[in-house]
Amino acid sequence: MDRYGELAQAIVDGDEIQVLKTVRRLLKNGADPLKVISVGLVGGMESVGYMFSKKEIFISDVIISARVMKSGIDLVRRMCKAPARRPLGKVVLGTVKGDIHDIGKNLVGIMLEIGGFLVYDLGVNVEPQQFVKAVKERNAQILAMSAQLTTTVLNMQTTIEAIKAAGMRDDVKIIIGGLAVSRRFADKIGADGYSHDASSAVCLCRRLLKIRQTGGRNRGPDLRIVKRQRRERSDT
Ligand code: B12
Repeated sequence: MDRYGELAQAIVDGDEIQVLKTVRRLLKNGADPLKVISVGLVGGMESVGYMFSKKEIFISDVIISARVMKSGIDLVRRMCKAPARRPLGKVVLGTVKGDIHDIGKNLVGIMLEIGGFLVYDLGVNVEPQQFVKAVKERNAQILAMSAQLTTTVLNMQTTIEAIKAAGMRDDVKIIIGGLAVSRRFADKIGADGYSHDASSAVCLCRRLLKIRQTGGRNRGPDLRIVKRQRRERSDT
């Protein structure tokens, strides 16, 4: 079993010490943080979800693995803190009212932060009016909502209605995600976008804000412009 497999297994075992040790070791050896999250941590949590659906483990086991996963994500976040720079945009993020699942939402938050966005995470069980207030106060360009329960997805629609009622619909792009929703549902409730995982959420936000895709974290100067300027300087 490789290190990523060991990490996934430690999530299944709910072994926090092992998770932190493996995450630290992988990152110190130069591993890609996105891979640490998506293959190691999420891989482990997917197995937990599968075992739970097959009634092989109890809900208490799921809760323990979820807590350990959170510690792992927090460590990745601390060790990979993006250098201070002008954010690409401001995102208000939260899990909708009635829903306390936050693992997927947290992953979306960390990926957006690594991708250069400033994220205001409102947590879980967020009321529509809390979203409205935060978007207004933070002057956010993106509102991102997460839902895992089919019983709570309609609170996304209620939130969109509340944003409209506040006269802010043209000022903010709204994206949704989570196990309980789909692209079709996003279209139906009038959201601007949907993505099925955290990495594509970053591309989605860039696309909605019309930010040029760089294919990575390199947001340095446009080399064509730099070269042209150099040429012009040497001509004079
Ligand atoms: C962990 C878990 C829990 C944990 C949550 C811990 C936590 N801190 O989040 C606990 C044990 C507390 C829990 C509780 C419950 N759970 Co639960 N839970 C799960 C489980 C096993 C895994 C969810 C998860 O974290 N997946 C891993 C993450 C990484 O994936 P993800 O959430 O899908 O997120 C990714 C994408 O969806 C996307 N994404 C997510 N959000 C967003 C947002 C945006 C804007 C974008 C762009 C993308 C995006 O990016 C993420 C990363 O790539 C799932 C089963 C499963 N296999 O998924 C059930 C599941 C979601 N739970 C379920 C249920 C029913 C419950 C309970 C009602 C159980 C109960 N009887 O009490 C309660 C709900 C309480 C409540 N009011 O919310 C059902 C939902 C069924 C349904 N269709 O409604 C599921 C599907 C289990 C099942 N098969 O029945 N649960």
